[in-house]
Amino acid sequence: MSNPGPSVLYSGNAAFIEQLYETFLRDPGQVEPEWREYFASLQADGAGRDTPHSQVVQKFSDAARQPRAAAAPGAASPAIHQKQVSVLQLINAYRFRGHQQADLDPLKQHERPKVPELDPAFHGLDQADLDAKFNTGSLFAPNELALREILDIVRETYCRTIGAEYMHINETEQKRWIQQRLEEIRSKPGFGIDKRKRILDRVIAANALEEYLHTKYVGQKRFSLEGGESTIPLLDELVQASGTHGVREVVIGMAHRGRLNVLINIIGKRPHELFGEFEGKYGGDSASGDVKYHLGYSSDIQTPGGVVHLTLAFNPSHLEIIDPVVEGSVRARQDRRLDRTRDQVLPVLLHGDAAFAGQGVVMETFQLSQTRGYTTGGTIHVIVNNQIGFTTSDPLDSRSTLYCTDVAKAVQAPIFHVNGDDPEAVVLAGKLALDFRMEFKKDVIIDLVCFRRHGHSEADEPAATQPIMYRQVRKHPGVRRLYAERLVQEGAMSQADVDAMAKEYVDSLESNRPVAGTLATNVDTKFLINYAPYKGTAWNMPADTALSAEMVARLTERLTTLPEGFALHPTVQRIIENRRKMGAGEMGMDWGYAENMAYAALLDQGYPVRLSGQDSGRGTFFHRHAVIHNQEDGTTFLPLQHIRPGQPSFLVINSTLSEEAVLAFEYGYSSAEPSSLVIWEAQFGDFANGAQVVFDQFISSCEAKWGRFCGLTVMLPHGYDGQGPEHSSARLERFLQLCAQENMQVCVPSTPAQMFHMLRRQVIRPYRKPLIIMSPKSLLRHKLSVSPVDLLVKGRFELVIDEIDPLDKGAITRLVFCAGKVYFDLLEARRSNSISNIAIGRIEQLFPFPHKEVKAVIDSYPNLKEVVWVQEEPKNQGSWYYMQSRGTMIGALGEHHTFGYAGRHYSASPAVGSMGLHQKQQKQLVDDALALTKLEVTTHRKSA
Ligand SMILES: Cc1ncc(C[n+]2csc(CCOP(=O)(O)OP(=O)(O)O)c2C)c(N)n1
Repeated sequence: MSNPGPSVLYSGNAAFIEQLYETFLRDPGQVEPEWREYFASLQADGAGRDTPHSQVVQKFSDAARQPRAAAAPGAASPAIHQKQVSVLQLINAYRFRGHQQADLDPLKQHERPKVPELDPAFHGLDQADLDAKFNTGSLFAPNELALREILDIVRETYCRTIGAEYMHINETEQKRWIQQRLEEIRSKPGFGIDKRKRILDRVIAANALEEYLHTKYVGQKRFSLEGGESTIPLLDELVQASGTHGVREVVIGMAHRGRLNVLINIIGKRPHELFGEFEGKYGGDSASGDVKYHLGYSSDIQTPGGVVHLTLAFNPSHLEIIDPVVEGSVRARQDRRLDRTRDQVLPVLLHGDAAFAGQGVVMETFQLSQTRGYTTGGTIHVIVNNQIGFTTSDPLDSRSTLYCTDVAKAVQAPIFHVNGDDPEAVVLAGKLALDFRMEFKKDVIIDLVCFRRHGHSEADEPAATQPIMYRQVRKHPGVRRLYAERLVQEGAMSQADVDAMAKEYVDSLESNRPVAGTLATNVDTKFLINYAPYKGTAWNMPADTALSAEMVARLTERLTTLPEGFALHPTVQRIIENRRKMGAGEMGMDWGYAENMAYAALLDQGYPVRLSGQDSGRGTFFHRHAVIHNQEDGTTFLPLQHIRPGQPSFLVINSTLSEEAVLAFEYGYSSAEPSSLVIWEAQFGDFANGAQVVFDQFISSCEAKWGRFCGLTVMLPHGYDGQGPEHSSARLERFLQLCAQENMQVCVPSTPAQMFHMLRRQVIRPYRKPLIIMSPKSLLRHKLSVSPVDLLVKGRFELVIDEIDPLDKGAITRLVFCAGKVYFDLLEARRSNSISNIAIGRIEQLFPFPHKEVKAVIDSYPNLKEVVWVQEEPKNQGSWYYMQSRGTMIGALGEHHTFGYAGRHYSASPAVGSMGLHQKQQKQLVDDALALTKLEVTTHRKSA
């Protein structure tokens, strides 16, 4: 063990001196006279309030290196001064690293490695110094104490059952806040008898429910919370105390572990409802339902600070993906309440230790946490750290970080590690976490270190792979017994009181009384969504999406009016001027104008709009320009925020470079806010598969599994422009494969007017299903893909568009159907080759498949012989397999028609890398479609 040497400074001490200096700047009276003199002398040296703190530290360091230097505190006696500095270093070492020596593991499996800096000897302090008095340098403890007492304080504060990790935070105020809250009580809760009884009651509830289910439903999976029962008093504290902070809604996200326990003991689900699920009864009305430990619930709980609405989000098995979904849901609720300070709706996320450390979406969600478009003002994270994930117990295998919580340091969240065997410490950590979140509006972590009584599920035998750990587990009496014994021993309760408490709980379970806190009866429903209007609606219900001519003129004016003197980029200026002409009918509408008009009209009619994605403000392909940048001062202006006074909110926001978390967030948002148009846009459709779990587990199946409506719109730029394998395909085939039971809509609009009406239809119809759009790229600038402005006034979204050229219907023998951009290649080639026997139709909505409309087009050609599906994608991709299936195109074909394919061959990669080869393939498929070459592919008869 070595003394740090002539330099008394190391990084820990530097932080301490900086802190002291800040205190001095705020109020010189709050620092010790020696330090006051020292800092004053720096100012006398010419350094003023603006002196960088690093310079203060440097000067101090220099002074300390020179024993005769008069400027440093205590300089009159360098030896004493050296000891004093060492004591301060020691105190600071506990603040930094005390958690590494804290008593956190209920299983006491491993001796924690010694931290040299926590030993006084490391700082040159010996036995003889223990009784010497030193300045504590602390605002929260007496100024001067014997070293022995100082050691007691820092060990009690930082090395008992709460290990606080917070010195990584840069903001001095936040660090100071935590220091004060912990040091002034030495991390001892000091709860009164009522509070302690409530904690025991909740611990008993947590444990007794599991034991009850264990004996009543033998061998059934429930992902027991046993070993981590302190989770329940912790959540109880968060809910009860949140009311006093003015929180009106708490949205909880969590995985399997302890979920049934939370449903019953925190959210207030009726016990018999759960028992029914164990008995295989299904009470829901959704198409498939889900297992009991994925189901959500909501209730209203009475707290001392008023009623708090609790929601437990429905979630799939996929660990951690619920995190951004909850954040989106919270943000929607905050927006609905105009809760700009984010005081009224609180997100709480429960995690497993292995999942928290391992799943990337955790980091993505942290990265969203303070951004403009996604912040929810801080989340309380609870890690139910049972020190094992499935069978991975050894941290060598499950992570590379010291703690499973280290990823949270990226956003400078404070982390309270706490021993689950001390429920009072756990509740204290919860209280601090909530107070911190409400004060600083940042994420905060509680790492509840506990154990898992059984295997991963109750059917598992854990000792087969974790023999040593489970030897300890089996010796452990459980927190319920430990805490009850403690209260009895301390005279707070009698054993008879404890037994009565347990009996009362089981009686309540059996007689189906809610066993969470008090359920509220007088609930304010003002901010709750009524989903009744969305029930029983159909995709083909009409939607009045057209505008009056007056609206077109007024909204165009609003979209093209900028503040006086706003300096536009010349290209943007031209775009704005063109938008004026488009509105006046002097130019065909382009996609940028049509899309902006769709939003403008929705806002005008009272529907909020939220659009997010990478570069969404401008549009990846430079077409949207919903955010206009002043070329002189860099300020921005959003015309869509100036449609009319009192309009609903419009937010277009460039997202972080994430697909998974951002899409999940928007799913959560749209599910909680059905009145808004909520859009997530991928940069290119290819990138959507980074968020595949969100499509599979939520977007396509939320209604079938959970009966949850979701009207999210997803724009996936798609189309074969020769940009290579990665910028061509949004994997349309995968979305079509997910389609069933009218679970979502898949559309490929081919014109600006179609985009306009489709976006408006999505909100104006009370039909809330996800909308997947294969959105345009090169079409945005295609000379033929423009629409007359009248289509805003008299149009609607067309499911199918028949031939547009005046061909003789009787002469048509082949009908070519396609979707999207390839239509224009076909049209141009058909025109330039003067072909008159082939008609081209577009199917703009692929799912739900518009049978009636497709059949009507087919039947309108009396001499038709064949129908050909044309696509740019390879044959194993795109829509071909879908079109071939009996339920779709073949169902609409007449008996005598053959059905052919023109498109790329089977391919492992979505597209080729060479532009030359791309063009050759593209020409080939167009030629095939137009019978300029013979179709090489087999045709299919309806009767086949
Ligand atoms: C994304 C994902 N991968 C794998 C699994 C399978 N799985 C279910 S629970 C589990 C272990 C989770 O460990 P931990 O996060 O520590 O939670 P615990 O079960 O210990 O409470 C795994 C790997 C899953 N559900 N989700």
